Amino acid sequence: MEDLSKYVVFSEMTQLPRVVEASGNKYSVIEGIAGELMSDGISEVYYVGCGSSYYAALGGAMPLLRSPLNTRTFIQPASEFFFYYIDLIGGRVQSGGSLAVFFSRSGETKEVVLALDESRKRGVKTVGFTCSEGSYLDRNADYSIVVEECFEEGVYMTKSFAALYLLGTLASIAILRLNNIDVNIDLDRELRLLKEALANVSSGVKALEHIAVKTIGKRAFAILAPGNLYPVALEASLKFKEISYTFSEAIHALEFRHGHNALLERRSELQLIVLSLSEDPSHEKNMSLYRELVEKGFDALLFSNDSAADYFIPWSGGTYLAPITYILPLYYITFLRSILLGYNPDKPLHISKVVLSI
Ligand code: F1P
Repeated sequence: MEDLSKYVVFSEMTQLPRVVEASGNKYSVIEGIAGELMSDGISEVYYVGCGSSYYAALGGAMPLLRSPLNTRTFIQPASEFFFYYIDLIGGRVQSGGSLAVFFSRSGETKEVVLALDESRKRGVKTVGFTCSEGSYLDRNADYSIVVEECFEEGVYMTKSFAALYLLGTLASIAILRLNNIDVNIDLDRELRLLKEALANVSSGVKALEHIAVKTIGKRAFAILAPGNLYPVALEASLKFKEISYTFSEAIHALEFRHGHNALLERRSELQLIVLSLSEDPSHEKNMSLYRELVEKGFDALLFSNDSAADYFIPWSGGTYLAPITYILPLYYITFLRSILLGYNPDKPLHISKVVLSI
């Protein structure tokens, strides 16, 4: 294949370890902010964003969703939050504090701006996670964390997705620790493992080239993922549309048997990718599903840190940061697919970097 380093989007994907480092360094600031907010008494938390930033919010909220914390947690696209939730929150603010954490690479996305303004009017506490210093979100949220290293020259969110996902996870961990809930995570170790795993994936792009070539004739992709991996299945599915103009869908892995298996009829057009993590409680069941799919005649590839994987994910840490490793090979595959289909991934069609109208 041609020299990939000439593509801006490729070089941005190789920068994930650096961005993880910069985002990880924000933990103590995030913990300080969370401490101030929690001392005011927060009874509900909203994680809000659009597009990839919404999926980053969903991933970042996982430690809260998997915990016994009494604070209710909701994750919403900014438009949904604005039209269907903000009124409810307004009525509840008096009975205990509400916190809205906004995730936005640009910090300028229209729905995020509307939702932020409305939240502040109603007394909701606000935090912004963004890659853009001086953006609307940075200037107007009560607290703002900016990771400048994550702003992309290219249109697609790749390293910024990783950064926002990580900031969300760090915020969730900080909230849990402040509530004396043991998250059982050695953060320094996990961040080191994450940087190593990402560098490892980037040094093996040849194997991913092989997969991109092998699957080039497929018209559609479905990414099957359980639990904490589901947000990256959504993100990968968006990237298959944005970068290689390929129909794609994210499915909670074990949901596949509930109707999706009718696609066996069109299996020659469909590529399944099953994501599974050996530490996940449903791992054995996902492995059985994967074997069943192959036996039935689906073209299915297993991406896992299990040695039985078709593509081995070099991850040996816990379940909260693992998904950031899983997204990178999927980014590379859709990028390579785009080139193989004759597109220039640095010149995206039909999408805008920032959505400024609603
Ligand atoms: C992010 C986003 C991207 C999408 C498109 C428009 O908004 O929705 O996910 O790919 O480029 O913008 P934000 O993070 O800047 O709010």
